[in-house]
Amino acid sequence: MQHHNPGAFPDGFLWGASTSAYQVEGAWNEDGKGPSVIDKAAFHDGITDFTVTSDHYHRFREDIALLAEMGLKTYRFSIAWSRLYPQGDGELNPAGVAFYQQLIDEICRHGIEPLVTLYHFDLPWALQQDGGWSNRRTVAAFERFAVTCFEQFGQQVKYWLTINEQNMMILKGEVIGTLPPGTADVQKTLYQQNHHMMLAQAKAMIACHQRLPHARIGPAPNISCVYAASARPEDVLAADNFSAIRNWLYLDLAVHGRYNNVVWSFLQQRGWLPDIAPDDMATIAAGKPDFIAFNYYASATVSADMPEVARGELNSKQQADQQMAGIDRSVYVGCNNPHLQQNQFGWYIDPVGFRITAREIYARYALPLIVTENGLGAFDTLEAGNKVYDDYRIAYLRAHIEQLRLAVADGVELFGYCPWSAIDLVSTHQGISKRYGFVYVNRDEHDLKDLARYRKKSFFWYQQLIASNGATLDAQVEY
Ligand code: BGP
Repeated sequence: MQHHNPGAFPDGFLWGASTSAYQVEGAWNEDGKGPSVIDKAAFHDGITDFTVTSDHYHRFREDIALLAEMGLKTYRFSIAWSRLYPQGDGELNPAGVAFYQQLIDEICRHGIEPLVTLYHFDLPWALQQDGGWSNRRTVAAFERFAVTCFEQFGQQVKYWLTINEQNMMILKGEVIGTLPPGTADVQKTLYQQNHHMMLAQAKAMIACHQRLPHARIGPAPNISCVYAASARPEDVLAADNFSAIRNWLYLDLAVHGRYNNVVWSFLQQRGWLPDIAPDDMATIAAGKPDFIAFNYYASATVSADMPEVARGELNSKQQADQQMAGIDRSVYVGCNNPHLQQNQFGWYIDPVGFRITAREIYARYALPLIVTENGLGAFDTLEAGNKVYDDYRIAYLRAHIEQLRLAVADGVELFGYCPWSAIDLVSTHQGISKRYGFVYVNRDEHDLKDLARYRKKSFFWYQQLIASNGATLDAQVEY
């Protein structure tokens, strides 16, 4: 459908930007913080680790002032579970509470709406040693941690996100560092963990509604539309399979409180069905999200496994990437998409897919949407005068925001957009050289330098865009 005059973004639209605790804070063992699975992960060999990252823990006032200068209406960040509960459960760490209290005060003081992710990949290591999400004890520990956050920060925080990209942790846990190496019976374990996370999420949503009647809470999966590699019905069916496994399993449980039928039969066939305790499904059904947050970077393309046809199957490196489909023969086969450009890291750039994704989610669940991640990872260069001319990032954001505006014109109820990332931070598995921020952080993979903050060209472009509520999408910016 074409819109000749797509109109504006709604009044009060939450223009924002995102970070997560382990990628931006640093101070990994300061003031009583316990280690998390990310601190213990081995996948950052040869690139930077997560000990210092962007040193936001010590520089948050300067960072929030920059975000306020950019004009952000909301700022999405996460609370490090092991800063509050160093052992994941047990004793509360007052210094951890104090840090987030100061951070939230600072955000609110600048008139920015805090948008808080409870759990962004960084499960406390003590819980992981005790079985992590395979152990039902972690469900209770998460509920307790969530309740603590609601009690401590609920007066100032209205918008809450439960679990960041639960689907990526299940589909690509080894890439993200959340699945312990050497796990036996990987898939069965992962789908059991998934069930426990669903339960934990539902309990957090119930607790939030009981304690904070004015708050809003929702899940934050990574959702992307899935294309069939051709119009052959078998390929279309494969795309439908992968979409159910990648996307709808998670949102059907979160919103409708039931397992997606296609995925249920897939799990049954493979012997991967989770153990479900008698009250679990009633609890999952009772936890109701107020909105759906979603992260979107790239679309996926799959075919059926029909070896007689050359299909541009993904190679093993591509399959391992968190944004790409894998291959599960007879169900779906991840493919390249010749119609799309790739970024410097091989991720497909697909703004139209963003619109399709937003429409699909809204059509299925009819809940308000907010985008909590979308952005371009790139090797930025710091030029003379501490300038970063990231026109490629502006082009990416412009194209994606344009498609969001069209999605709004299509009738999608969208209340915010938070690109990744507010400032430069350490990529989940590709170091600090893969930058996403509006603000350059002066360090590299192995040299911390002075960690100074410099405004990139995209900073001024986004500032202008926010000030006009999206009207200056095509405008140039002085730099
Ligand atoms: C998402 C995560 C973020 C962030 C982002 C970019 O999966 O929620 O934490 O890392 O992807 O990915 P990467 O850092 O691998 O480029």
